[in-house]
Amino acid sequence: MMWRASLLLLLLLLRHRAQGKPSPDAGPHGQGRVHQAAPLSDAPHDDAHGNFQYDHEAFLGREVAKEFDQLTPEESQARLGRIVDRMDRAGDGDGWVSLAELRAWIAHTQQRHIRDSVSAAWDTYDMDRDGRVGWEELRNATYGHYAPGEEFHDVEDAETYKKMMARDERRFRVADQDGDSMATREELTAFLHPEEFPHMRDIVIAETLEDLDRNKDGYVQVEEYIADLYSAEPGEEEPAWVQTERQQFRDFRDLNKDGHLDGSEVGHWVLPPAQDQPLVEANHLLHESDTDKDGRLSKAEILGNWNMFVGSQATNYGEDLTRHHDEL
Ligand SMILES: *[C@@H]1O[C@H](CO)[C@@H](O)[C@H](O)[C@H]1NC(C)=O
Ligand SMILES: [Ca+2]
Repeated sequence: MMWRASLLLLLLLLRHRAQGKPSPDAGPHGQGRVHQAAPLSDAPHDDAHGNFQYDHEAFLGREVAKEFDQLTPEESQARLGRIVDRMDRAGDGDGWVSLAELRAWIAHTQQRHIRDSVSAAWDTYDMDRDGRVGWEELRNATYGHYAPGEEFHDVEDAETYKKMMARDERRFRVADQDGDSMATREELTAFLHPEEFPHMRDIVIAETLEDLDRNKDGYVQVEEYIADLYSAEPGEEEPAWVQTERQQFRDFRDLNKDGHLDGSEVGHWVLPPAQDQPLVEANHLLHESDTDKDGRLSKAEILGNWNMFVGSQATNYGEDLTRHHDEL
């Protein structure tokens, strides 16, 4: 029942969002439609002023970065030293940290929130605790235990739920690559976080097209794109932000300028090609710490620039920044 309640909440949020004001950066589509890896950190990347909050969160993850801020400088450096060993051991173990090892570490750190969310879902879905999550288990946990044919007979919006369930099942079948109707952890991750998996791209595009393509011609016209965001009240003049969205559609969504979006243009929009953020950050940390310029980092080089990698009690700008943020 709890899950059904949260589903209702989601529906309400979706409806609410359709009437909300757009944020200037993401655009009103940004929140719901676009699947994108989260930034490594929300802090400004402000090294020039000795503010390494961004690097700390990229390197350690937000939660662990906070833990480090409570450590003495000595403890903090000691823990960093152990991380250096782990980074190297996870790679070729040659005693230096290479760009690839640094990148792999940051990528692993950043996957933590995905692993955590999948673990939480796993505990909810694997009701018989047999270490596998079947479609029926997931369905029962999400939509309630209905006998076949009686789905949603007791709720008002039955058709909406039926559609959502059918859609979930279809996505589950795509995520379930070996087709045994049982999701492994990897397969459940693909179901929940399709943006991480190239083989989920087509299903996300298909779902988006289904939502938007009202005249069922297989394309998204500008009116369909706008209808996802805004419906005019009779006699109301179209607000400026909607005009901006029309412009966005022409300038950035309709890449081949044929007046509508095909599947590949929808894909470019909802699953945009992403920069390799961990690689960019790894390059940055390496460049800033590689004192002998041999293209790899010794433990001494990393510890010599430890303030950039991790914080400690001596690092208090993070707290100041947070406080400042809260006041705003
Ligand atoms: C799901 O619920 C239905 C209806 O109560 C039940 O027949 C079925 O065995 C359940 N499936 C699982 C895997 O728990
Ligand atoms: Ca259409």
